[in-house]
Amino acid sequence: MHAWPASEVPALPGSGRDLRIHDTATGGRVTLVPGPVARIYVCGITPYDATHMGHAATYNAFDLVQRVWLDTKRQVHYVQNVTDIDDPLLERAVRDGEDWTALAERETALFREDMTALRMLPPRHYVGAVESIPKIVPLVERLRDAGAAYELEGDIYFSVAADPAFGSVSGLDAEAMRLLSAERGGDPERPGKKNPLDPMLWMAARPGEPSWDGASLGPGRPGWHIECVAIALDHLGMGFDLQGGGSDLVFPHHEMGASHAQALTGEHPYAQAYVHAGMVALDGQKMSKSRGNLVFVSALRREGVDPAAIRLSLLSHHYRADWEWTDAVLTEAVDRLARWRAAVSRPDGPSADALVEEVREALADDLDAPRALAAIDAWAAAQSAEGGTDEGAPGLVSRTADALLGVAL
Ligand code: 5CA
Ligand code: ZN
Repeated sequence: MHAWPASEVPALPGSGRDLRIHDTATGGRVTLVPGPVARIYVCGITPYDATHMGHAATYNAFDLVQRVWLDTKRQVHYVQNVTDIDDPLLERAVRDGEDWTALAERETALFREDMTALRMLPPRHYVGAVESIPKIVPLVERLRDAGAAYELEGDIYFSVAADPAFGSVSGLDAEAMRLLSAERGGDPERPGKKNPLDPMLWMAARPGEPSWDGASLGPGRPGWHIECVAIALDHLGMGFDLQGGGSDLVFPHHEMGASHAQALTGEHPYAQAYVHAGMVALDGQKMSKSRGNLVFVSALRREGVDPAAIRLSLLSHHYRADWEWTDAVLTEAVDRLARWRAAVSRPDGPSADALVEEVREALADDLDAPRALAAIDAWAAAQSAEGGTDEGAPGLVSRTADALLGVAL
């Protein structure tokens, strides 16, 4: 699958700092020191509806990770998937009497447009579940042949008992896992499973549903977690630097993904850090496609809202916080954008050398974007109050906002 075009990332003077970030698995900060090529996997959309502010907030967080790493002069190998076959997609297509492939293609195209408008850097590999099936099937066969998976009425389940480290991503107890599994795509009630938590790796073909050749598995379609593992292992390998997604993916998705990979390879860990963004809500409830309480990036763009203001709305909240989308959030961002643009449009201003370091430090400190915005606010306020004589300053501020925050002034 093709991704979307990359916006330029201006080079800044000096060099960035290593990222200290909250890791869900350890429950504390880790300092990530990737090699010359940092490896990151971020879970992509299930394309049955348009990109909402919750998705955008999550992708904003991991875009900042990329920008911090680029600023340390590393290359970034970023992989993202598209879950272009799964129950919710088929259910929506049936509901709307639409072909599921047409739905997936249309919503993926819209996602690309939204990401481009928001200046999110594209993944190097943007990979669909359907195109990955030839990679997924042999992994499921290997797990089965190693005794880490079993068959139940034609479906193949992963045995969580096969991974001694199972539970180490979420740190949840069995009861909490069971509740979340039932809520998020699992089937803990199905009789005959070795462990109620065991997730499906391969679903045998169902009448009226699409299916693919599964070699010795028989015709069917892949489970959700093995999809991401197959794509990540194919493009990044074990022990990559960061697995990212929203906090609703901690369990079961990222727990199961790590276990699948660890059972497959006998290596640990799957990722050096598991990083999760908070949930964006609307009217007091998590914004979700299934609930339908949504504010779409594309709808705001159509109304003429500047994408840079949408981006500033996202940046004004810490990525780990759960927060509520309101009109006031956007109004404040529109005002901020206007103030910043006025401040950088003068021929000179107060020195911005310290500002670059402040923004760098804020982002290296668990992606503290609100602190980075406050630093630029302070420079813009000084510019408007007393100005300055540094002719390079407005340009440097502009390049800093662009390079580190993805905001084009
Ligand atoms: N395709 C899977 C991941 S492999 C999936 O979860 N797709 S999704 O379309 O439901 O979500 C895409 C990303 O947006 C995920 O990282 C998810 O955690 C995140 N996300 C979904 N809803 C919200 C929300 N309300 N606030 C913040 N992030 C969200
Ligand atoms: Zn995923």
